[in-house]
Amino acid sequence: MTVNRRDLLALLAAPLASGTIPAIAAEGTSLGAVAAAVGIAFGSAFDREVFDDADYRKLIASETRLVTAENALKFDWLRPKGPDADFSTADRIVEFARHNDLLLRGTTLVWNDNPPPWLRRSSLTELRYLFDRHIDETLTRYRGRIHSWDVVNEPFYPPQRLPGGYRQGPWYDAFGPAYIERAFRRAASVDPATRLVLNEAFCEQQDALGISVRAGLLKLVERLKGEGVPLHAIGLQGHLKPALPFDDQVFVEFLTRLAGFGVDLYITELDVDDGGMPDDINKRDLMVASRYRDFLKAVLTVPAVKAVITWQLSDRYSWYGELARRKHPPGRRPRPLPYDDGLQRKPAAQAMIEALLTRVK
Ligand code: 9MR
Repeated sequence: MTVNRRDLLALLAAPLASGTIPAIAAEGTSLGAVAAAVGIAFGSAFDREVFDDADYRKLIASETRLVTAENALKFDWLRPKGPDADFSTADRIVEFARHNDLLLRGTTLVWNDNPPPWLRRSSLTELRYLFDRHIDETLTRYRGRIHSWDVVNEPFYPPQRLPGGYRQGPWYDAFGPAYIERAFRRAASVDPATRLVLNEAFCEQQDALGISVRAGLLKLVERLKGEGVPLHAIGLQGHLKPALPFDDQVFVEFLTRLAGFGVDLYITELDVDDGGMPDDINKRDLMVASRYRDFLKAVLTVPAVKAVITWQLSDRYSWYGELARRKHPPGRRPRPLPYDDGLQRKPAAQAMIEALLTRVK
């Protein structure tokens, strides 16, 4: 079912099915279609699990429009053992997106976190060479096939106490903070058509970490735009943690200031950490849904917000599940996403639709 603006307006005027949920949600209209009707590109991250899980493959193809390769395009996944890349899985991911008419986002071209062990042993001269080579090879291979690249991911991590609050890692060691503009300029020269994104975490948190990362990011974006660095959008990850302090209005003001620099805004890794919520699944799902609703209602008031992407679509493949399975003894199954382990819609999906509908003008 496709949805146009008129359908949405009619829907808003109509009495709501089952009290609070618009009929459109009950009918199972895809999140991607509802979002598109209000000018938002909706999607999720996914990765190689789609090759083995036909039901998930179908869900991703029907619900999303703009997807992110969760891991397959990362440096350490492309080059786990040494400088020469194995692009085979990434190629399949890119082909999956093309086959299903999904726009694909690449993450993350340059990230100081998670360097493969062999990279840590490289000299500064080797690091400088590898940095440029990685950007050139990866962007050339997928030129014209990637909607947007997270060119630099998570530039800040103030607890490490580097000047300016920057995150430590091999690329910082190689060039200092100048690695950031170097990456953007180089990416633009290799693939002039892709949108170049600076992606950051923690900004929605109203704690010391969130406050200092926001301040650093505002300064950085102002400087990059002032120097004419090609930068088209800012990605705010949105791994929401209701157990930590947050203030959606402060976050909206921050988004508005970012937008003032002439960039689009994408919510790139949305999910809700249900740690600390009750074991009762119904209660937990409603709490998670309510965080999605409030956050998205606030964020969607900012016209520069153009995309909302969840970090996987179903709890079956959430990174929180990965973390819980690795614990001894394994923790309870997290439920951070709009679809459950059985690929059924949860209240979070309906909450997202309600929030999206508030964007109808
Ligand atoms: O979800 C990703 C997980 O499967 C990987 O093991 C991990 C390391 O590459 O990265 C996770 O994704 C992260 C994303 O790339 C950056 N923001 C935080 C995400 C969750 O840790």
